[in-house]
Amino acid sequence: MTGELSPIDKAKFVAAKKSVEFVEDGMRVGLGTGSTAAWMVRCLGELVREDGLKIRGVPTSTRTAALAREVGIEVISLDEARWLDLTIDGADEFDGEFNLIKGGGGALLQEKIVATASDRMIVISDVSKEVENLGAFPLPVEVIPFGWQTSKALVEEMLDSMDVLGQSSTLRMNGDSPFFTDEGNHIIDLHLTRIGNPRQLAMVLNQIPGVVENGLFIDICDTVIVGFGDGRVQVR
Ligand code: ABF
Repeated sequence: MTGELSPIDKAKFVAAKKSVEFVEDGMRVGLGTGSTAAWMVRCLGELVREDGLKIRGVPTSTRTAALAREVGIEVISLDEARWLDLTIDGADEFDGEFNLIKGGGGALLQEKIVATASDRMIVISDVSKEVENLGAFPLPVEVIPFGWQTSKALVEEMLDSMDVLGQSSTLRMNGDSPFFTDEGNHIIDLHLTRIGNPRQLAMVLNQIPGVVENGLFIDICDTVIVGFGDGRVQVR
């Protein structure tokens, strides 16, 4: 399944491989998005096909849904599942308290809904995403297309009064056109460099009209599985 992997892909793969040990027969499992989560979906598919593992998966994006079906995982909607035993997903940054920045892949809204509806969330990551303070990775904010420029201006105005460093924001693009999420929304990326109070920022951002959700995941993740380029893996 893996062939010759670069150290970073190996780190992602070993974290993903370890994470499926937490999946048990009969579980309803949230399936994350991104390249690390894709390894996890492939590993789960192997267990389903070869070991007869019986699970139902709730994907967090159309990409993940397609991959899950391709590898043989039964896919159901969150409305069918209602509540999940476990979600496994990647991240863009995690800190010592397991707070996260997610959404570099554009799927933060479904990812946050699914993770919040789970008894447990495991993040799988290569070690490069571990940070002392969140914020070096651009923070995604999902906004509805109507009046997005006004929402962007309101976000920038709000940032002036917050404990953050660096305050520019950009509309995420897909070539020459604005990027659209699975929900038909846009993403504003906040280039902050350092977020002093992620909890406060997450709450304030979601008060702005037009903002649907932001990529700060606070008190949602329980466990982080960290992979290293030499094949070592740590469960924290
Ligand atoms: C998802 O994929 C996102 O929340 C995060 O933005 C991204 C991580 O990507 P990768 O696993 O490809 O590094 O988990």
